[in-house]
Amino acid sequence: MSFSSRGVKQVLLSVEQSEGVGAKVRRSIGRQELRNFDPFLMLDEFRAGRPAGFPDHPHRGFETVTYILPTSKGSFEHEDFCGHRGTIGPGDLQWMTAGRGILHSEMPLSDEISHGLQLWINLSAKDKMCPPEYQELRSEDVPKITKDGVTAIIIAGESLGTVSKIYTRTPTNYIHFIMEPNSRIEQRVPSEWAAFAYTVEGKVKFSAGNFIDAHSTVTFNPGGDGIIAETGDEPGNFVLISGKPIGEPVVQHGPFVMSTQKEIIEAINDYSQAKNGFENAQTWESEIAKKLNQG
Ligand code: FJE
Ligand code: FE
Repeated sequence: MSFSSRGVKQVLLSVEQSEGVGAKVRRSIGRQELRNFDPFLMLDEFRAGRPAGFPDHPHRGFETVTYILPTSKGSFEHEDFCGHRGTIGPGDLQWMTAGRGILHSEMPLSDEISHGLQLWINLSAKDKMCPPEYQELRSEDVPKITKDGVTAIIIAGESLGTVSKIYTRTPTNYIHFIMEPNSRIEQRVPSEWAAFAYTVEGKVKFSAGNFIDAHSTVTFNPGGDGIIAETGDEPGNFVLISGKPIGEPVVQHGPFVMSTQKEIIEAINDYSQAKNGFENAQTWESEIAKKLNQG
């Protein structure tokens, strides 16, 4: 039986912009033309080395997925207002459910540039105020499989018969495909899910279209069995991200993403008054911010 591939809907190249403090990002989902890609809110390809980074900031109502690319030279350090701390190195994965509230800092550990991807996945209204949770995997514990010149790193969901242990409150499939020249992959995607690819390096062709340059977002029409990707004479690597649309209103105010304007006002008040999940925001400051503020 033949595999029917989804058609390409849009191809958009991302240019670098400044974000956080001195960090550089190429924004995929979340930019003007790619708003409302339900259930996804943002995908940034980031580069940052000390002293740049993303110092103390809050989140509510969604999940952040930080994946440092296996080829990255630098690592990230993460620290939150409940005492959760750690490093995210090359190939490592941090799946953070902010739920009702997280206040944290995300900063490079070294002067060497850290290069990674951060995806924001919306939560359904029933999950938005859940307790915060982390799912963290070291590079060696992220499932990988190689077949016919294609390595699939399975961040969430399944590829080539290999399954991730990550629990997704919003059903999501997130695979990093690293392809040798002249290789091909068929990846199944539920026909009603939102799906896009983001090219990290090299040149990749989707659904028998044209070769797409690095740093491009390719969105797909719904339907079909999934996505076919191919390389030519150059290697290529990309992430393929798909998820079940939530189908609820999205009201976003920076790092707070809720379903109504009223809930956004509550989030702003809860954060500024340190209540309803933001209790520790009253006194907390990251170690890095403390050092900087001492001068
Ligand atoms: C944020 C501005 C920001 N992309 N990629 C406003 F920069 C951020 C933010 C990030 C971020 C962090 C990492 Cl580690 C990687 C990122 C934006 O932290 F949350 C808001 N609201
Ligand atoms: Fe953050």
